[in-house]
Amino acid sequence: MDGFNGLVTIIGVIHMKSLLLLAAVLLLAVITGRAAAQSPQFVPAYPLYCQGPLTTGSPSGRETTTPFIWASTGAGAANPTPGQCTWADRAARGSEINPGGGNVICDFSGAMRSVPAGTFVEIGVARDPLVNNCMHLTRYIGTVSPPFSAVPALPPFVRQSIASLTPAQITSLQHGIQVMMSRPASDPTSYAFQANIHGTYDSPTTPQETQSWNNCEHGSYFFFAWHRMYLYFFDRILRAAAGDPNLVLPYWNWTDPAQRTLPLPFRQPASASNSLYIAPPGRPATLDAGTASLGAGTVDYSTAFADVAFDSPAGMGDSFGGQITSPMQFNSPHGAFESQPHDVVHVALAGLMGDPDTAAQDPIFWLHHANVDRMWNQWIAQGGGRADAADAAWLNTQFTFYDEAGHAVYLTGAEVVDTVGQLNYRYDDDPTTMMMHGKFPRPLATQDFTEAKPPVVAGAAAPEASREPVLKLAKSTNSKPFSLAGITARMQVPLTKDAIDQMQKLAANKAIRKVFVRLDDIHYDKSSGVYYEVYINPPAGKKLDIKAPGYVGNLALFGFNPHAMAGRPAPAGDIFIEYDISRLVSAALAGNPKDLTVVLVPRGLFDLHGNPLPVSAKAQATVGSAIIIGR
Ligand SMILES: [Cu+2]
Repeated sequence: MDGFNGLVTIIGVIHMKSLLLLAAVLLLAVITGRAAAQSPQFVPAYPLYCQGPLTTGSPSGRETTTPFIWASTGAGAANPTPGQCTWADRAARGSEINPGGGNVICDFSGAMRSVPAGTFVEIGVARDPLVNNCMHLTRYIGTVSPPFSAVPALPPFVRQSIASLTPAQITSLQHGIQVMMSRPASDPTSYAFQANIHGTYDSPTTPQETQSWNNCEHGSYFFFAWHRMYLYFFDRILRAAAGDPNLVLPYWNWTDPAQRTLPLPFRQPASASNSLYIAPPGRPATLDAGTASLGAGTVDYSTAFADVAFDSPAGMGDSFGGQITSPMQFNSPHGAFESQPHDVVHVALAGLMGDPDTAAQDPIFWLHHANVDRMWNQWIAQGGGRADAADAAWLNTQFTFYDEAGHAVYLTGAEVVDTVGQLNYRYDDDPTTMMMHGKFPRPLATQDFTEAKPPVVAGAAAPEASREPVLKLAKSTNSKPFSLAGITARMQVPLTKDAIDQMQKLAANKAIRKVFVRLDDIHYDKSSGVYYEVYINPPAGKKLDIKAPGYVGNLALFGFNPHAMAGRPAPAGDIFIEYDISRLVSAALAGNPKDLTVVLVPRGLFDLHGNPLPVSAKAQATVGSAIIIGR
């Protein structure tokens, strides 16, 4: 209870300041004619008991409000009278709730309207500075009976595996998505607007759309945090749209071999009545039919999980979370987990999911990314020095989104590192060590949630990271770029005596990440459902898979900047991807060979027995050269 009361005190102290700031923000919004983003002050979710009937104020838009009376004698386990709510665990503090309207529960879901007379419900609320400081309904625990416990159960939202949802939960999910899809694209809480935040071929028609669309973060160490924020607000919008205060975005656990086909609710019923269904060509027909699945090599994340560092210097992707750069929609190289499995799953799913400018149009996008978000927690829980980025730019850079009321809101990296304490959700199988031992930093006490700050624009406030010197040891001698067209490609890299000596020297010191093969100067127009398994000197005449000797990783072209588009930052440089080959060096160089062979094997979806399905033989991309580099 100490932590809880501490938070209450903080909010009490900053209350007057927050009002002044709120006024300043509103004034600023009037002056600039644009809504200023605010950090959403929705944590913690204070537990309340309320007795129906709870009268409903006049709704404005979706901002349905429920006026109520606070218990005058403090709460504890006191029973509320009709139309009254009481704090469950502490005395009422009138000064916290009155100004700005007060004594009102913002109920975007409409749940409070339907509490029958004489019925008690337990709910969670948190102050919403954007709606007259009303208490926002954040949790609807359900009907309860007196006597009430003074310590109510108010657990965080639990993101469950899609495989464990009940039929009623699936129906609610479908309904929420359908309601969002029925809203016009100009509405920030519409499905279209939310999907376009990631990327779109649609032309924005309003300043709000211009500012908000095409904002996803790929190829920088903001990848994980940005997508966590994106999903967080999507989850809230979805819950409100469904009118189901207990609906929580599920995840698709493709790490489970039994769950590598597209989850059934996204395939059936295969009709427009199912908001989760996307017909071909938005998805491959085999995926919708359930006859194709992701392969074991598609979802392999062992390389990324072996990484201990969250970030790496600009120009280097060999860290779990990616290179230290300014916020950028598409950048190269990608971080280890983003690259594999995140990018590879996108490309293998193909259709809408294969292109960042359409990916979020497929509702499976949110479940794929929830799984990515879940695995961020699991990576940290491995310990061994794994920790989130800690530099000021990562912690403090603000990214703007929209809440369920359509208000612009921002979050920073520092505000999303603890999903339970800061965002009020967890995954059903979060590692227990994280929850029990407060493994996450808790920056709450030092934050002023209510202060509106100017949006941070891309390119600003990035740390200067020096690029480590790169030793180019050998390079393929092709006169024109290699064409990747759905068939196995071989690239010869001639080795000089000097290159062999240097590679052996680097590999001999046993440290990992010394020798890399870089596929350099990659060009492509559009991803086409094909990715490539990359091998160094694989055994001849054998069927190759990721367990074969010489396998070093996958090449998947997703989330780079394949084409310059109006209003977007130009690509920072060539698209390139590097693979650590240190452990292969001694075998590859035995007998002083004249060259190394880099082999690219095309892959897409797999059949239900794990055999690769045929892939498109269209020209897909070119690779300028293969380079052996040392560090
Ligand atoms: Cu993605």
